[in-house]
Amino acid sequence: MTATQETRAEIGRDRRRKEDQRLITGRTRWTDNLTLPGMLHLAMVRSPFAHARITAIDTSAATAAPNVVAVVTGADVADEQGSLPNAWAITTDQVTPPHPPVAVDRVAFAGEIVAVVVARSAAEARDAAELVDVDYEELPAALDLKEAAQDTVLAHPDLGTNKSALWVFDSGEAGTGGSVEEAIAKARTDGIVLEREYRQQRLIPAFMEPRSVVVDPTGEQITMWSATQIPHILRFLLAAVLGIPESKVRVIAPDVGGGFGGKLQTTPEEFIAMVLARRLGKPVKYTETRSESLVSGHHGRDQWQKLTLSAERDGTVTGLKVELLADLGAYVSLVGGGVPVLGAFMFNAIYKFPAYHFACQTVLTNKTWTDAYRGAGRPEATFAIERLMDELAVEVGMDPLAVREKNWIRHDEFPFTTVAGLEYDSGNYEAATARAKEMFGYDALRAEQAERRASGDPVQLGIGVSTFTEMCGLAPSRVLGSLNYGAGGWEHATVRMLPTGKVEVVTGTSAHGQGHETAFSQIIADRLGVAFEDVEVLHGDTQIAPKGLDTYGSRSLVVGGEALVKAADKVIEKARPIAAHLLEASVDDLDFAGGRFTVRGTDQGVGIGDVALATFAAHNLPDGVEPSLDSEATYDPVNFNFPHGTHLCAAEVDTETGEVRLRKYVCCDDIGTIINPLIVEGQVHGGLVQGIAQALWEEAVYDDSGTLVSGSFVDYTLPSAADTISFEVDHTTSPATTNSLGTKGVGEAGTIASTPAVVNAVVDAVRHLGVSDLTMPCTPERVWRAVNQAKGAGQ
Ligand code: MCN
Repeated sequence: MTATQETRAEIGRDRRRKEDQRLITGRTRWTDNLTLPGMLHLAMVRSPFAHARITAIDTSAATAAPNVVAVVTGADVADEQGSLPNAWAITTDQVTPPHPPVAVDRVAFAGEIVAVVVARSAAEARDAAELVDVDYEELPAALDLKEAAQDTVLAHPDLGTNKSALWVFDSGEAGTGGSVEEAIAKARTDGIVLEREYRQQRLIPAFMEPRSVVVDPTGEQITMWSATQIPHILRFLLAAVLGIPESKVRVIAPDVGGGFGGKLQTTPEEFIAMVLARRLGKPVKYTETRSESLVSGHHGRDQWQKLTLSAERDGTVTGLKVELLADLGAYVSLVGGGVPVLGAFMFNAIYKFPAYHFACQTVLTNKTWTDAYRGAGRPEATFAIERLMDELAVEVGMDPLAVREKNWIRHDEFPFTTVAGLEYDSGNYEAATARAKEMFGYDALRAEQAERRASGDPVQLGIGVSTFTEMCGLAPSRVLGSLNYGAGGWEHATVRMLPTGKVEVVTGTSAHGQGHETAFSQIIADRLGVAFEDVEVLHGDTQIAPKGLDTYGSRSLVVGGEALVKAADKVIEKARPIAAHLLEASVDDLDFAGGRFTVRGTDQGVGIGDVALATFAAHNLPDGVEPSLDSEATYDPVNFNFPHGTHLCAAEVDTETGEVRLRKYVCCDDIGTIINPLIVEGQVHGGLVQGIAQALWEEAVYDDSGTLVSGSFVDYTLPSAADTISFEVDHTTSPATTNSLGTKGVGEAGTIASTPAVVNAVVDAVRHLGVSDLTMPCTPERVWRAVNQAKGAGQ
């Protein structure tokens, strides 16, 4: 056996998560639990107006309040605070307004920080914040996305436009079917043209632990603890924006209670905490309230999507044209401008469309800034195309799965270069769909649906289909460079064999609920042949793990895991000559398997733990060999990877009340090799609930003045376990060919696939009543109105 062949006792095993012990027994330290000597507390004064000029700020009453140390306005820190970074200018002429952490003379969304109170306790800081008297001169606010795109009201009058960037892709020569316009023109004469508009409502990433930050400026280094997904990126940007040497900044992401993309951000609160801690020379802490989180943490989605699809009468698609408007909110956030661009490569989904055109206009408005939310661009694309494939099925009178099969890439056609220019390395849509159909009892449910329709049952049954693929494992650095992204997509790992035979693993990924400590232990246990319990995974601290690009885009396993494999393989190769020396054998005669080097053809061998101890002692090493097995690797993926799946949903719709009840949900995903089935099941379940919530419940709603009216969990209807049903989850396995473990990401899969499955089911339930579309979320009121309008129209 070579170093790259490992036995697999751990990979594929249901291991309970190592990290859960401390998480569920209250033994972890969340950022907000930190208390440092002399620590001060921050409270933010936030604008109640969506767009206003700040004409005066009177801080005297707040300054005089008990135990208040300072009250700081934007003007007070204007020279120090810098502008929040945008790492992804999607075009060279992107319009990017400056984004001071504390507004200086104008606010551009309700919730923007206008002053910061520093006090000896959090309660005193909050009380004093109430005493800050701000005079505003209200300005007209750009709130409606379509109107904002017309520049009728300007979100930032100085810029002269709300249009930030126009990003266009055209398959042109890459497509096999000529131009999209030709395909559409032809279909208008002898085929089918479908034109549809879909609304991706605004969503709020509602992580369990609110954002929290502590900064300690008193040591040699300035240390920031933050409930962030991106400690490494944060350290780099704090240093770059504030002009502090990077080596003097340490960022620690302790256990972090969820992120869902919402903590893939450098926030005003982190920047101002850094500035004030340095200015005051004391540790400071800020933890947002839930209301602050909803109003000022970044939001997700918020697009208008216009699609034009051309097809032959037999259901073969000949072209797809996509025109998007994407609401950036008031500022261009860290990667928010690029979110729709990630979707650009996914509208063609699992299909062999021959011609494709995509254009996205990003637009500034006076609402909370938007950025990544679980799936980031890919759920939007999947929703639109999967809704449209259902419409095509109706138009040509085919079963929705059959029309998909007619257009999808067949198993024997992989690897396949898509019309959007990606190379899908592996997949088997036939197998996943067959398994999902079998689990679902597709034919029996269709029969029941027919019966209910025939009998005019007030509770109708709908069956929703969604197939999906996604590009995850962000990302090959060269591709990111070609998209003008400001960083690479590699990942780093260190593997240290300790003299006791235990293994210390350092990863640049930064888990915030995904269970990396467990899954990565499984990988190393198999690779090095050590016990699962003997592996410790360290992460989330730039001092301990100085190199890394963190966790998002379902990248950690496929990029970070591969870096681990490569580092572990280096450990084996470093151990090999030492083992040979100890065994008095030739290096070439050694095999390594199950944690032991053995001399081929004999029963002589030595365990890797013993080699580690001998290396530590260094009494008897071969000449010229360094006394260390420690190894590191930085891995840059050669391609994205492309998980896929088929999701089927049965929904009951009460046509008299509009209520939607999920009856059955099954999915068969293909994520290649599975490291830990238990973790994967959890990821799929969580993802499904988030996608279903977009379909049925969640929406960030603003009133006409730009106030977020869904600013608490009373109005922002986040589901609980009681709102969902038991999901049936299974997998097919088409290993990825671009990493050694054959894995594909799973962190976003459930969210991407489930939204269209559910909406397709709801529409399917009432289509025979004359309803062909529903706006998300499909609330009882919306469904009831649609059914009644259709009835009215039919009379
Ligand atoms: N895994 C596996 N086998 C596979 C694929 C994954 O065992 N074939 C395991 C991995 O080892 C890892 C977990 O599943 O423990 C997720 O892996 P991966 O798909 O690589 O995703 P990341 O770890 O990079 O996590 C990011 C992803 C994203 S983008 C969002 S958003 C999201 C998600 O993960 N946010 C989450 N899942 C979340 N889960 C929790 N609890 N909280 C969040 O905020």
